[in-house]
Amino acid sequence: MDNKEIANILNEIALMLSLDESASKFEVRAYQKAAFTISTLQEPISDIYKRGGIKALMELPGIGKTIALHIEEYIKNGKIKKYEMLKKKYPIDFNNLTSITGMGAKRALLLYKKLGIKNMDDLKKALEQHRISSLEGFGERSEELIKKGIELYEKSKGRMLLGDALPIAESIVKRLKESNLVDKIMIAGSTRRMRETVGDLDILAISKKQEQVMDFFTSLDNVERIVSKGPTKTTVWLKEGLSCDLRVLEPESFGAAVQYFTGSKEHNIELRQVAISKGYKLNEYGLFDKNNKNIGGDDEKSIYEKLGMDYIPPEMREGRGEIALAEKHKIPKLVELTDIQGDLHTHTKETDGANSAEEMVDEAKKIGYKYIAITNHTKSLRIARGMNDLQFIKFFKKLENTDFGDIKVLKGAEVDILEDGTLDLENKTLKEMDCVIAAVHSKLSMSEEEMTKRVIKALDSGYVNIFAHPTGRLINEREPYKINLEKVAEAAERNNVALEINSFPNRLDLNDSNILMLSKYNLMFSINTDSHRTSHLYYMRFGIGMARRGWLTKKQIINTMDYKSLISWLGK
Ligand code: DGT
Ligand code: CA
Ligand code: CA
Repeated sequence: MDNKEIANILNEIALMLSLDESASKFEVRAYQKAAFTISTLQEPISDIYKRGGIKALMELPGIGKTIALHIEEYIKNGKIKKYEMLKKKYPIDFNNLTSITGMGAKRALLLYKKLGIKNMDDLKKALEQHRISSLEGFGERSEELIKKGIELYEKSKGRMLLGDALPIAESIVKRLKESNLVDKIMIAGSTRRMRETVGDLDILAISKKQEQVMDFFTSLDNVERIVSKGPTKTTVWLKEGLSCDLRVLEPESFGAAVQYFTGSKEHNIELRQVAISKGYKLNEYGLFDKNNKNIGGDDEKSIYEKLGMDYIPPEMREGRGEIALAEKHKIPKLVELTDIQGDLHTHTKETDGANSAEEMVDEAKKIGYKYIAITNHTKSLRIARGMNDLQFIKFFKKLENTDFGDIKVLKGAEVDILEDGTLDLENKTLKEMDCVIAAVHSKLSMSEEEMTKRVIKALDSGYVNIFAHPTGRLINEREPYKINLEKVAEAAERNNVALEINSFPNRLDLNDSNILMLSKYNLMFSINTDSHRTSHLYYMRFGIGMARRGWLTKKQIINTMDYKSLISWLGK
């Protein structure tokens, strides 16, 4: 049993209660909060329960007696009575149906009541027969939108967020290392390339004890079943919901295998062509010369070197022109995690964050940052309990009067860009700030022209330093809103506004192709985490991955500057 399972059930209870007249808003919120807490726990909740029982559960933020009892019930009996009862009343596959964009619980319920739709298959059938467009409140356009939503859902199905997949791969590598059965081990595939989503995990190892390694691998506690097992390649299906290949290789071909299995396929195909043009042969076993001698199989770097090119960082290996660049010895020195001096987009418990400013700042210090900006939501964003002008002024006073020690704390806000392009706070409040982030959170379905105008008007106000999550997409959940990024980039350039690379695993916005497309502008970027709790500060590495996939260097990123240069760049 894992945390995700329980979190899903609690979320579903919340969802069903929200449909139930008998339940209060507070009750719904309580279940949502508890689900969120559990989904972000670092250790299995059953361990916490084993250690301290109900009491230990109730010490977790947002978990009261009732929910603690539910969790106990689930740990003991594998089910929760309240959930079973609600499920009888609402026999609907909410988890699946509500993953379609635009399909909330209420709509799903309506479709169930009117057409008996319980799951995705029912829904597809009803669409085929055009039974939905004739329903009151639905119409042709709804039918189209639902169809689009299903397409997006199916496209994303089976690909896991990098933010979920990478820690799983790392934990497998760690355990295999600790087993002392492997001499060398590393992550390859799309995970190493830091793609935003991952199809399956690819792990490569060198070992003299092949069979023992494979036995150890297949008996890891998060292995659900063995798909195939052999001494050099084993595939398992993991409980987290993706599969993992482990290959055990010979030392003399390890580099070639690392190169091959890191991919991408497009990059490999192009690289093999280069090898052929030089009279070599390249495959997963090595780089072979005319006499079939392996001249570069043991070490990945030497393969690129022997082919007469720069080493290409994994994040660039997508067949997007990086090989031509490497042949000209023009591979840039990409930005690295250690270049980052601070985080400029974070939230605290004054709005929808989970931690206090002190806690966020302390964690930033632990990471070694020189500065952090606290940027809470503004009043229009009601679901995030956004703050008004007065509340910001008060909060800033509090920040000023706190001794944070050896780190600079920047006063900021994530200001809503309203429908008409104005900002959600008064100018005199914005003037108080060190770092103003602007973002769109509402009215996302405008035309491209309107949305572009709206955002440019905000950037032209002269108050904005960073435009956050510029496309608004949520991976596997929501398409980007329609916006002309090139026009926005021109406005950003002329107003000295940095475009954000949001590191939150389901945002990663801008993404790699946006960044590459914008590389013709003289733009600055800001890699931020959008943290809503201390643990989110560690998402920075995913934003770095995206920046590297967009070929960015340190000097294009404002939060690699030292404090003084940053403040002067921000115009403060
Ligand atoms: P994924 O798993 O869909 O997120 O993406 P990858 O890139 O991890 O792909 P995967 O797991 O199918 O294969 C791992 C690597 O192996 C891939 O990046 C490149 C290499 N590879 C797989 N199939 C082929 C192929 O048909 N030709 C070449 N040249 N390389 C391949
Ligand atoms: Ca893979
Ligand atoms: Ca694979």
